[in-house]
Amino acid sequence: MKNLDRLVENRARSLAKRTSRRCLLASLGQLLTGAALLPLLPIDRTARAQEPARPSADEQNCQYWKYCAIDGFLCACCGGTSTSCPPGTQSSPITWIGTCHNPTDGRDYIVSYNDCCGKVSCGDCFCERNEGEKPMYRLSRNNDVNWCMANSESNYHCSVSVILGVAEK
Ligand code: ABN
Repeated sequence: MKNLDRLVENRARSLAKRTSRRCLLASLGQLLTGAALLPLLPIDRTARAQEPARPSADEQNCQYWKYCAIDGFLCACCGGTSTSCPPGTQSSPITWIGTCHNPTDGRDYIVSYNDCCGKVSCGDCFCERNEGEKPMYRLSRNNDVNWCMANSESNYHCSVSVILGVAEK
């Protein structure tokens, strides 16, 4: 142990002889600046951006509670998720709105069913629940409508369901 103490002491003394305090502080400053700038270096992060969406099994199940008033292909089966359109499609600004009961917390939620537009129909996971739907003669209460009609690309691809808030009693 004594030998180790002596070795460390000798090394420290010889370092102190060779370097001034100013030099030591400058090196320390350089080291800290380098460490701080490291995250700013141009690292290729595109791999993350191109990762495909990973929807949960619930989102791909037509019986999922928030799909209670949907009529269309589930975007979670078409390259998107239950809340995001698949790449290459755009969300419709006009939508069909439903009120669904969440059995987990016992509350009712307002859900917006936006169509994703710009590609031919997805064709997977067709889901038709229609809770609260009225016949077509009341267009505003019917969900069998292509909401892509207001988009520049009016092809219907799939539907997402976005929770807007808790429904007040
Ligand atoms: N809102 C879904 C949909 C799209 C096209 C035709 C019928 C229903």
